[in-house]
Amino acid sequence: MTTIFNVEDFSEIAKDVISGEDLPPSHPAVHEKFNAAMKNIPGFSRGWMEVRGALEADGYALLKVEKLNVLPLGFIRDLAILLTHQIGTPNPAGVFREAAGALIPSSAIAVDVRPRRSGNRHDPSTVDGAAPLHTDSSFSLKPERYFGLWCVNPAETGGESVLIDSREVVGELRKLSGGERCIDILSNCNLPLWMESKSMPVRILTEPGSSRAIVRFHESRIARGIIDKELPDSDPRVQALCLFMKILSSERFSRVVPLDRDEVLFIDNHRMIHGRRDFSDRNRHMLRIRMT
Ligand SMILES: O=C(O)CCC(=O)C(=O)O
Ligand SMILES: [Fe+2]
Repeated sequence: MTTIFNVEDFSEIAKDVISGEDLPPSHPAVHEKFNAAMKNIPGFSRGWMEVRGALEADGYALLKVEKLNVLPLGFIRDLAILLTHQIGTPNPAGVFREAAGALIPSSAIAVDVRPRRSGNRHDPSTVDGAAPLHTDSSFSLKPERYFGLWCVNPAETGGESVLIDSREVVGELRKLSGGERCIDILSNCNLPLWMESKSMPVRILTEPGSSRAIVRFHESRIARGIIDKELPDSDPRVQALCLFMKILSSERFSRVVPLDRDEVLFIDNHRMIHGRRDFSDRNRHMLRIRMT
């Protein structure tokens, strides 16, 4: 389901913020002005109700913030963070930023997803190409519930999001011979997840089928973790993972979602597994905001 959300005459609001008092991005007065302007946008509350409804029903929602890109990037960040509060509480992420050729650790709420010179191929937000199927913060016991991908500039071709609903995967498993055992293993045993220098345990399914269900997954990090721990193919956890992966790789359960400029994709990170199709355009630029 696609929810289109129009911000009427957004450029008028933007003009006021940008030229009115020459305010820099992140200035509290910018936030105040945006907040005040939003209240006057027709259909604002109803639009967000639709977005939250789609997120609840489908595990993801697509939103269009018309003319978002008339704003300079700093103000897009501000507005994206403010609008994110309509879904959840934005969560700062530890990131590295490049300054004078060095990587400096910092904390950011709106994280750039953009290929860069210092990119790390294990972190899809820093490189071009396809991203493996995963859930965000799969290493964490309590991954963020939602995240939003804000499209500043789409790739010329490719880079679409791929979404798989873990509820459908569990439903399909229940129909297959050996499927109940697979669910049992994945929800009671840990698999190794490779984190740069060592593996750590990850439980792929938590309380599947319940309202507290959480899926945690990372295709390439778990594959690397299995090598690290030298788990044989005969290990029941490896066999359960293979059956799970077989369903993930069946196109029947994949939704391909292209994101255009000014569009935002919200994803329920406890329910949906996501990936990204291949792209090579180094000007592709998204902002990612995770929420608790
Ligand atoms: O680039 C994208 O579309 C998604 C990137 C992603 O999944 C991530 O940074 O965790
Ligand atoms: Fe991701």
